[in-house]
Amino acid sequence: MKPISLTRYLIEEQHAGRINADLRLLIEVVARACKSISIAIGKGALGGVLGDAGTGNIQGEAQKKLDVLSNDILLEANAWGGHLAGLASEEMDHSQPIPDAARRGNYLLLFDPLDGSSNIDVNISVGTIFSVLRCPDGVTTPGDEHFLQPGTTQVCAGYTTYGPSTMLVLTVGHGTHVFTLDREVGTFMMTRRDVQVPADTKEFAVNMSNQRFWEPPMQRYVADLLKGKEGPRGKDFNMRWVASMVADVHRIITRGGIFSYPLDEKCREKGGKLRLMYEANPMAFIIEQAGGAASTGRQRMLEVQPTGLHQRVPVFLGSRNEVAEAVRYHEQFD
Ligand code: AHM
Ligand code: MG
Repeated sequence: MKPISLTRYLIEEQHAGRINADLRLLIEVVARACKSISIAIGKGALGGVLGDAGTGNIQGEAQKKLDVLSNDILLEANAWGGHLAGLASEEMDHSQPIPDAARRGNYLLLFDPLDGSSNIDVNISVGTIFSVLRCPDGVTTPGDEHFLQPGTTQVCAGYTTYGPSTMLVLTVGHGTHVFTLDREVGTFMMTRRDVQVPADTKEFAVNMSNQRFWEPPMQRYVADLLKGKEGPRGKDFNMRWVASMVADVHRIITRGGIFSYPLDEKCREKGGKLRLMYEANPMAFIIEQAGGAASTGRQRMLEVQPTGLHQRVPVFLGSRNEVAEAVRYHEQFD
């Protein structure tokens, strides 16, 4: 059977009453922007897009040319679409309201325009992550505070992975679906409907070089994973770490696993390494909709009440029984 296009899927969701026309069109705009980013990334060195931009972002991180370019593409595409009241980006200090009333809609869009930037120059998969919230009733000029809604209020989340093929993984709260970009036609086609993350796994993803900085529960958890069949977990575990969250999460969406970026001594003051609003919450929504789980180790991710637009959190997500194990170690050894 021929796969259906993203456009057809969204129209069917609208007819089923699960999304409205505005959200459908907003997702189309984001998907179109991701296609442009995919083309820019695909050109690589020939497009002059590799290397540093020579600027820094709000997080004090050096920006790559593609960080800036991807941010500009998403801003340009969405600022005038008519479906948004405001947008916020990992690369911008503050959110931006849509100034023109005639072009203003009811949604708030948050994005990490290019996740895994350290991998750009070495031709390893990177991605875009996005999340859609409702603008609170009666607010016409949203400020940062209006974006500070827990992940449970997301109406849509998705990511695009720019790898050997470009894929869009999307949820509007009714399952998680995978679309692959047909480069010749320029259309995202659904290649997996209702993906299910296996409940159990023998694969974990973590940056092991941080081990000495971890807290006791994480030390115990990973030490037991590494003991293999003879240890308390009774099975041999494999490890993978791409250092692009999108690529690591996409592997987990495809074949299960647990992804973790725990608290460590280096990121303790900031609360973690990964960003709640642009990375952890959208991925948590996508993973939960695929039957997986997502936690900070101490709380369900989607229930964290945000306190800042660029807030960071520890992250454990993936196969639900394995995430439950990681949480159990936190309860036991805290
Ligand atoms: P970025 O948004 O600046 O690219 O940073 C987030 C990335 C994640 O994609 C990835 O999981 C993590 O940082 C890798 O961190 P590390 O280099 O410490 O392993
Ligand atoms: Mg990122």
